[in-house]
Amino acid sequence: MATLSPPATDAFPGGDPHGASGAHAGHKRPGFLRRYVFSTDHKVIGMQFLLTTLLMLFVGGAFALAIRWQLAYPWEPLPILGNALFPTTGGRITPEFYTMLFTMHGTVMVFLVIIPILAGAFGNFLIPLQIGAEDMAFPKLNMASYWIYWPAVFCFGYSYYAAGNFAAGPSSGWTAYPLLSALPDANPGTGPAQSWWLYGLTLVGVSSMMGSVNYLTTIINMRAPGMTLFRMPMSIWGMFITAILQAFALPVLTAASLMLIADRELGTCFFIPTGQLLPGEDAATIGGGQPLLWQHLFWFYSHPAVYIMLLPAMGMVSDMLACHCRKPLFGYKPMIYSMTAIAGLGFVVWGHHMFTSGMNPALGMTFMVSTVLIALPSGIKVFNWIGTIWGGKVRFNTVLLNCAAFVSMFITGGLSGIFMAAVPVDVYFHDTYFIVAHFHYILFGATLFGVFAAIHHWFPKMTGRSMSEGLGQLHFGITFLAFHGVFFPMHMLGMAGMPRRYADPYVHPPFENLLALNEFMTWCAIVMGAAQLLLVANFFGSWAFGKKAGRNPWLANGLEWSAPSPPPHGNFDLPPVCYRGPYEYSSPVVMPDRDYLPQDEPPEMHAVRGA
Ligand code: HEM
Ligand SMILES: [Cu+2]
Repeated sequence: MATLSPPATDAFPGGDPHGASGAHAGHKRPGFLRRYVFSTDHKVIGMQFLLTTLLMLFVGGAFALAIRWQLAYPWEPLPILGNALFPTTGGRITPEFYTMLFTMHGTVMVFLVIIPILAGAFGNFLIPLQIGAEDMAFPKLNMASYWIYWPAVFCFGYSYYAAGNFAAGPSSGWTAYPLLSALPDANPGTGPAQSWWLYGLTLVGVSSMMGSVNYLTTIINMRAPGMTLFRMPMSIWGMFITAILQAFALPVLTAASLMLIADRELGTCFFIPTGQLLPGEDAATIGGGQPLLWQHLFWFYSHPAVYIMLLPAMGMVSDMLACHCRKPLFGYKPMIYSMTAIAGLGFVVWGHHMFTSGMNPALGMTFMVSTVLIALPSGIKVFNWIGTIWGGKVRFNTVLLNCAAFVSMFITGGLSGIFMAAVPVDVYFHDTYFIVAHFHYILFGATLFGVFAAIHHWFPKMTGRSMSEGLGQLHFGITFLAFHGVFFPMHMLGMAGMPRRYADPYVHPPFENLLALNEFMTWCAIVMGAAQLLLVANFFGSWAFGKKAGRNPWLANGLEWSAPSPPPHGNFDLPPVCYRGPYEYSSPVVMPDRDYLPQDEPPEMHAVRGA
């Protein structure tokens, strides 16, 4: 197809505004710092986010393994790091430290891995390339959104030392419910550590907001000629709707965390009720607040945020499934409308996290109904993914396997969601391991497997080289099996009533016989953690030694595949023009010569065929 690709020169009409070639008068090739560290190029920023969030995935994973160790071998010395961290207890963790572990595990995974890997890494990399733009609308703001992520990491990390005592990290859970999080004297981790945690939370929020403004502006204003809204790939729709969710939901969380900071540092009482005696305070002057207010504000952000953690992956999986099944995406517009419906409904269901907080049953009923309604658009999406796979010329490669895992685990996680949406069922399940099973099936099983697929799919575009299929499939196989080994039994534990967030549930005799199952799960988790080294090896090994990929190794249709791999600063050889939607696979216009029809291929090229 070489004749169809635009000539590989750097001839932007009227001069390359970015000085990609460095040949234009007055444009110096930027130095190392400007190119790789403080770069304003969306692709470099995307890679920075990708590498950073993958690093954080290992940090969060280490917390998870420590949690699992305690649940399998309660109060036995922590292997490897135990003696260094807890010399006074012979390497054993303390109950307080266990609460810090799950607090930081959740915090890191949600705020430092899943949200930034989707929006920060893939949003940045894909948006300009897929809509045919040279870069983001606000490149400097984009750079700032990455560099403000690090102060957030610093705040979360520093929180461990804030009290001058390593054993006092933040420990009120990733949801930071008051009163625990509002009263500095409540426990060792709610001192200065909790304030630093809140500063970190506020900063990641600022980072996300900068990204969100940028993505919205770029998608609305900078699409290539011919790239109408309904010709945008689903990845772009996913990022677009996510950016809208961020823009509307995030200010609520930011306001709430500033209020909680004020309660802790300035003596306000937004979340502290009357009669709550604080040491050294006059009972008459404090109180009047509402702990439940935090839960409302937090979930008003964090339920939409669970879709922020899912919709971009849904979009990317739709693109990848169509490409690797060589079929148009089944039901493109219903896919967009159902995404919109999920996002819209996502704003009116937050109360399903609060069924056990003593809410009025009539209110519980409305939250229950709206939550169950989300199953409808979710069902449409699942149906359409299966419709896309059905009868396709399926390539059973790493990308497809991870995408199929995404679909299947989204079904499992979605179904357990319906269970918990029912108030009477949730009253039992709330705060058991059933919840933990649910959100791991969605966040790990669906989103993270979607991310694994996306890494393998777009890696050739990012680096110019292909990842190893053999290593990719091995990584997939082990991760997939071990995943079910870790998380499927959690449904059973939850039904047996095992509570979440307990350092030692086995002190309650009914749970003693759950220990063996927990031991099995821990070993599966260790295997799964180790398997991620395969991903690292494949990623960096292929980056250095992988097979050269060329522009369009998957024979895909999106605009990104007509740019060089990796694309230069400014992305395209010539500003692309879009003539059709992204899913013209196996199109009769070009069959049987080939089974794909790129978005930027001029229709004149098929005139001979009379198409
Ligand atoms: C069919 C769709 C879904 C339904 C009906 C649903 C329902 C629920 C309900 C009722 C709860 C609260 C349970 C409780 O705390 O007692 C919950 C928790 C949760 N869900 Fe979902 N969910 C769905 C999809 C998702 C998705 C797509 C995600 C993430 C991408 C997600 C992530 C979470 C998380 C993180 C929690 C736990 C929060 C916590 O307490 O720490 N859910 N879900
Ligand atoms: Cu929710």
